[in-house]
Amino acid sequence: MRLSRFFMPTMKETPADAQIASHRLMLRAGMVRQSSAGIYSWLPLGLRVLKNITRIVEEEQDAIGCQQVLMPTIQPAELWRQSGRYDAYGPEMLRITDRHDRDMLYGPTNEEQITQIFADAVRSYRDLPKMLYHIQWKFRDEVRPRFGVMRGREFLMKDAYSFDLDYDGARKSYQKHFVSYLKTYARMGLKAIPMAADTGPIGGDMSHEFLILADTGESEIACHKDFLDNNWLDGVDFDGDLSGVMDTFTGKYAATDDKRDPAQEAALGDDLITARGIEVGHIFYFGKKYSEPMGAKVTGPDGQEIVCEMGSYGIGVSRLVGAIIEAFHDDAGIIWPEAVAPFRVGLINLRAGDAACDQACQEMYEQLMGAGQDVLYDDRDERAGGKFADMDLIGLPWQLIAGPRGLEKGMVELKNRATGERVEISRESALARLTQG
Ligand code: P5A
Repeated sequence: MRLSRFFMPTMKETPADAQIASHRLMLRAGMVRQSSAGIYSWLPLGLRVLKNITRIVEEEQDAIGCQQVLMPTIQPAELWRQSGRYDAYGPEMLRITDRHDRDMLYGPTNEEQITQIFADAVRSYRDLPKMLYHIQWKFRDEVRPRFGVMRGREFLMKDAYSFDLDYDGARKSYQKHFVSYLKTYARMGLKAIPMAADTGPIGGDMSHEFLILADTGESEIACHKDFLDNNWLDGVDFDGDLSGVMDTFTGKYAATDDKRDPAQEAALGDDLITARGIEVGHIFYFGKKYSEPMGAKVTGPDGQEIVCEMGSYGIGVSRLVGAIIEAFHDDAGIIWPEAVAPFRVGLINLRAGDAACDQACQEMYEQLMGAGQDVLYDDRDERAGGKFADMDLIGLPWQLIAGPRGLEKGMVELKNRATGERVEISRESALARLTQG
């Protein structure tokens, strides 16, 4: 993509109403624009990151046999009356009336909708177990939408739902998700710590939140200091015994504010840390809470009726964009982990308009694109300082910098955004480095 044609409305000034780094940087880098409180438009740069995160989430859900569906954003109130949540949910639910005076709502989550689909379609124990997920916009009329996409009113969530015959089956589905979440976040470069959590309006009696530690996080947490170890996932056999993997993590103390246990904390002594965290996922086991009232049952092997055991599993997809920036930025801007970066390479032409420079950059651009690299080519006729600042701001992992003096000798500069390391090397070596591994 040529930057001269790309729609990336960057801002030099820090937006006054943005209180945390990720919100400021997303606005300054032209990733999003606010439409109204807690509601955002995603511009090309932001959408590319959102899609990369979505793809990782999809791949990891598919890998555990969870099948993708797409349910609507608007749901009939009737469904929520059946589960008993229509009145219980409160003012966070956006309630709508259609032209026939029917009560509708913009879904804050989809337990009811999926349970109805399942109850209508499935009859026999042979159809179980099943796991279904979708990635869809949700609406929650939060009292205090803030921090940009971190606490939005409209936000993108991955929500999965499991249906099993009995408790043991449901526990396995829960374990699959638990372990899969560790992998999912690790692929984005994040360390998301699983913590015992409250179930809130979703309900149920087993629940874990996944949090990344950040000073700007909204949750207060306490956990064993081992979770701070950067190699904390080393040696975990993700393909082995899932209950064993889950026990390894749940065996170590980690709790969100409402689940903290003073006795366990006292016993930990110096091994305890307290911190703030951002909740990037939340999983629930809630048994028959929805399947019972909504009639999600199957006929068992002996002809008896079995009410399904259910769980639900959420990932805050749009929140993750902000959370990743909170975890990876410096004074100059964002530092994207490669797996989610909107482009991998930023090619900077230091003398746009100079025929030799333009030609060399065009060649490198084509070579990189030909090798399957995502490249943003800054071909604008602007001062070098502005180009460097913009490239640091948008945080692409690699910057390939080409100017007339270096090019005369066949040399360019390659800068790693994360380490700041900047080396002068030949064009060929730069291309080889960027395209090999
Ligand atoms: C689990 C999936 C649920 O809704 N039902 C379906 C369950 N869980 S949850 O914890 O309420 O939400 C799941 C994740 O969504 C993100 N999230 C938000 N992101 C941005 N803005 C919000 N207002 C918001 N609310 C929730 C969080 O990452 C949460 O873990």
